[in-house]
Amino acid sequence: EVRQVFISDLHLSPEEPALVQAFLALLDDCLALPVLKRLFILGDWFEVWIGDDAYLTLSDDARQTHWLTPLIAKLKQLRINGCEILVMHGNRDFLLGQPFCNLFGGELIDEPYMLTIGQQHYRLEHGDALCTDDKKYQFFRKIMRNRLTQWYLLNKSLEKRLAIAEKMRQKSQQNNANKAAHIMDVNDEAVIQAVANSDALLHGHTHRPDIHQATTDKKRYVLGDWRLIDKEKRQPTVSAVIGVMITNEHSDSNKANFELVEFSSL
Ligand code: OKV
Ligand code: MN
Repeated sequence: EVRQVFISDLHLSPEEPALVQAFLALLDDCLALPVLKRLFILGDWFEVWIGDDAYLTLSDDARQTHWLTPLIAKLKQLRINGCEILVMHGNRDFLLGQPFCNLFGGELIDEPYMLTIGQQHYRLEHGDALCTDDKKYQFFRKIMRNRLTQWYLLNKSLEKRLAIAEKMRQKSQQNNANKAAHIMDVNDEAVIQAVANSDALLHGHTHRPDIHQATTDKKRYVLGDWRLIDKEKRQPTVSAVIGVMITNEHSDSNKANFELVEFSSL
């Protein structure tokens, strides 16, 4: 048996060390699995990513104590064990680049990513592009995903970028407070279009983990975000709904078992 693991919306940041610890715990679980072929990170791995240079330009000394360093080390171990690490952009870490992924032998992948298992074609994407009811967001997204915008941002100093990101975050919180829940969910028509050339859809972003029926014969698997439960307790628990695909050693067989499972770590 061969496994593939799917995660998204970890929203890692140095402000939430419990989430970082939980990710390290998941990587330990992954390292303990007999045959893990791939780990997919389907966007919003980080709460905000202002550019690979934020890490890559650190001195050796500064790297040693940086919160990302243990995470890179464990991913590298996983890669050495033979697990491919595939990383997709989310709406918060769209500035993540291949140079950072090279630190652990990861591969940055474009969305949508077509994954073929046996006869089944799974369409993988972050999920924000499906939220077409939120017109303001789609406009914002188009601008942020534009190459010129990204070039403009990456030419600003790290301090400037951090300040811009913080301003945007405040703006977003103001915006979202006035948005109805259904506006921030996927649009049914967008889902039907997205799944048209595949057999199933797999995404995150909405933080509403579930298995939906995209059409009468196609499923839509939604991964969960990583959240702290019992913040008050001295030992915070992190829980997340992740995807696990189990297939036969012979990947041409069409026996694929995909399920959403609860990952939890103390
Ligand atoms: C989401 C919207 C903010 C609308 C910025 C680098 C940069 C990431 C970011 C920060 C803000 C997205 C990612 C957000 C939606 C807004 C404002 C308006 C209309 C940088 C990396 F530019 F600073 F370098 N951001 N966030 N908006 O808070 O999710 O939808 S956000
Ligand atoms: Mn997202």
